[in-house]
Amino acid sequence: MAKRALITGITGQDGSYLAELLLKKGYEVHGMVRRSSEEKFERIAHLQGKVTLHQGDLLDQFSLAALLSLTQPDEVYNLAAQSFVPTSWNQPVLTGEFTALGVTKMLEAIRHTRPQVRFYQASSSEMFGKVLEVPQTEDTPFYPRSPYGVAKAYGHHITVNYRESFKLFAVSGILFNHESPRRGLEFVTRKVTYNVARIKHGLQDKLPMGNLDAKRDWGFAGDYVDAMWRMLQQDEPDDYVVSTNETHTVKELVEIAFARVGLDWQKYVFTDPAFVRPAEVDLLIGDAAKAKKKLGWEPTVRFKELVEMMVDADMERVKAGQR
Ligand code: NAP
Ligand code: G4F
Repeated sequence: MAKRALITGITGQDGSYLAELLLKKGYEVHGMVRRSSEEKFERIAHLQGKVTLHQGDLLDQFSLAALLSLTQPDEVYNLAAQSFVPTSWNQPVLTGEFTALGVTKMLEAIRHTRPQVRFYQASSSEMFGKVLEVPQTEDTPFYPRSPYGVAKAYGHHITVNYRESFKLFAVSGILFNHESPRRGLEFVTRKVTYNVARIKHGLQDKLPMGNLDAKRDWGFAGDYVDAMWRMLQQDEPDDYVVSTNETHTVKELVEIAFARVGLDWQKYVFTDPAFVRPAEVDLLIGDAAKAKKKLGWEPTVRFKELVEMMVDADMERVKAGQR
C-alpha cells in the first residue's frame, strides 16, 4: 500500500517541492491549507488532482487532530509557519502562536491521535543567530536574534522533548537558507532576482536594500526537501543540520544577479534604512557532515548556479507579465 504523508504549509515554497518529491516516490499526499478569501495555490497548481487538500490551521488544535484521524498519515511534515523574519518584530505574538506553539499543538495531536506517525519539524539556522561557533553544527548552542528565531528554538526543543518524553519518532531538521524560483518575493534572494528582471525590462530603475554585509549559507530548496524525507526514513529519530557549507554576502548575491543580465549593480542599488533589522544575524555557515554521513545527503546546486537559475526564471516571468 502507498505510504501516506500529511504536509502542513503545502502552499509554501518547501511544501510544493516536498509534495512533488513524495508523489514521485509513490506517496499519497495530503496537504493542510488555511482558508482565505481568495485561494492562492500557485505553487501547487501543477499538482492539482494529485494531492488532496484539507482545511486546517496550526492555531486550531482540533483541526489538527481531526486531520490526523481523517488522513491516517505515516509521515507528517510540519512546514507551516510565519516564516519571514522582519514580520516577526511586527507580529511577535502571532509568530509565537504559529511558529512555536503550533508545533506543540501538532505534537499533542499526534501523541493522542496517531502516535506511530513519523514527524518532521522545520527548524532553522536562524536559531543560531549571533553565532557562538563557526561553522554551526547540531551541537552549536542557540542565540536567536529575532522573535522568529526564538519561536523556532522553542519548536526545536519541544520536538526533542516529545521524542524523549513520549518516544515519538520526531525529528528536527535545522535547515539553512534555501531558495528557488518559487521563493516568496519578500525574501532577499527573490527580491533581488525579481527586481533585477524588472530593471532589465525597463520597468523600474532603483532597488532599495538593507544590510549588504550579512552572510548566509544559501542552498536550493529542491535539494533540501530531499533531506527532510531522508530524515524520516532512518531507523532512529535524530536532528540534522542541512547546509551547503559555504557562505556568501548579500552583496555577492546582488553582484551575481545584476551581472547575469549584463548590468552594474552599483547604478541601481541603494541602502534604505527601512530594510535594516533591529537585530541582525551577521554570519551563517553550516557544517552538514552528519547529514552527509548518516543520510547520504549532499547539495547539488551551488550559490552562483542558484542565483542565475532564479534570475533566468524571473526574466521569463517578467517578460510574460507575471510575478
Ligand atoms: P513559506 O514559503 O513562507 O511557506 C509557509 C507556509 O506556512 C505556507 O504554506 C503558509 O500558508 C503556511 N502557514 C502559515 N501560517 C499557517 C497557519 N497558521 N496554519 C496553517 N498554515 C500556515 O516558507 P518555506 O520557505 O516554504 O519554509 C517552510 C518551513 O521551513 C517554514 O516553517 C520555515 O520557517 C522553515 N524554514 C525555511 C527556511 C528557508 O530558507 N526557506 C530555512 C529554515 C527553515 P499560506 O499559503 O496560507 O500563507
Ligand atoms: O532572505 P532573508 O529575509 O532571510 P533570513 O532572514 O535569513 O531568513 C530566512 O532563512 C531562515 C534560515 O536561516 C529561515 F528560517 C527563514 O524562514 C527565512 O527563510 O534575509 C537574508 C539576509 C538578512 O541578513 C537580511 O538583513 O538578507 C539581508 N537583507 C538585506 N537587504 C535583506 C534585504 N533581506 C530582505 N528580506 N530584504 C532586503 O531588502
